[in-house]
Amino acid sequence: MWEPEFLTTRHVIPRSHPRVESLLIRKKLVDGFDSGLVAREGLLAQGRGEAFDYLLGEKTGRPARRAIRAAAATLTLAEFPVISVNGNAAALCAAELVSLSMQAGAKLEVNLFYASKKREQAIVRTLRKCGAQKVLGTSPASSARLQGMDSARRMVDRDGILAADVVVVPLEDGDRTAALKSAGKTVIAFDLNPLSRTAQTAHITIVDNITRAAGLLAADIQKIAGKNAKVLHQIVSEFDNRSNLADSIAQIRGNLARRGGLA
Ligand code: PTJ
Repeated sequence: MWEPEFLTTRHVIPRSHPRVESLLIRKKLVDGFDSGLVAREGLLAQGRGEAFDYLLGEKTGRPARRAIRAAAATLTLAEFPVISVNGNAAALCAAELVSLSMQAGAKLEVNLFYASKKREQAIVRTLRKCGAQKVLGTSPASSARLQGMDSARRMVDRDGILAADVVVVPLEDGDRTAALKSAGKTVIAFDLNPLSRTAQTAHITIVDNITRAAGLLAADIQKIAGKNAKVLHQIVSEFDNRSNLADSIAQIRGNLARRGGLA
């Protein structure tokens, strides 16, 4: 007898559906929107990400694996790493980001493009439910301005992003990475679009769905935990973001060639 496997608030997603993984990621976003975590525009951002994920073959390719390893080494070497969390990231993988923060010894900071106190609080509650002890970015007393940008994302925490040496930025629209770099920070980005400004500007871009990559990054940090600093520095220095992005674009071209005869 047929049984529905996953229920959304309105619809049924059968486990047998050929695109079940993608539909479940979409469901997380819609649920996140319904519960006040995600901005309306976040649903559009998800659509853009889905399109790139489709072109990448919806799997973590070799370039993403290499970026994840370099990111793991960078975070292990960091003195003051901070993970920035926006609405989409909280809806898609709050638990993974909390365990990444524990694994990396990194602080969590809420930072929104479509600033909203209500959404900020909802994100903090979600991260806390997943085990976060402390979440920065909500106290007006420690709020500071990141130079070189005008969007709401310029407001950062003095005890968090402003003081960080390494900042992890999940899926965002590219206005902040350059400002963070100018402020002397190393930027690690999750972005499915290898052509985006964020992807092109970050020191290390993980071109993969954050729903897959956040957990893999935490696992890689655990794997390299015993390695000495010299080995970690070597992993970082051998990584070249520009050529790795070119490899992600080649991954897309390869998929197009295999599936559509277009490349
Ligand atoms: O919560 P807020 O207010 O901070 O707003 C967050 C969004 C995401 C709405 C805001 O940052 C935004 O508008 O972003 P963009 O300009 O749409 O850019 C999002 C980028 O993330 C695009 O390059 C997408 O391809 C990429 N992306 C979308 N979904 C994922 C993703 N990358 C990794 N994993 C995903 N699941």
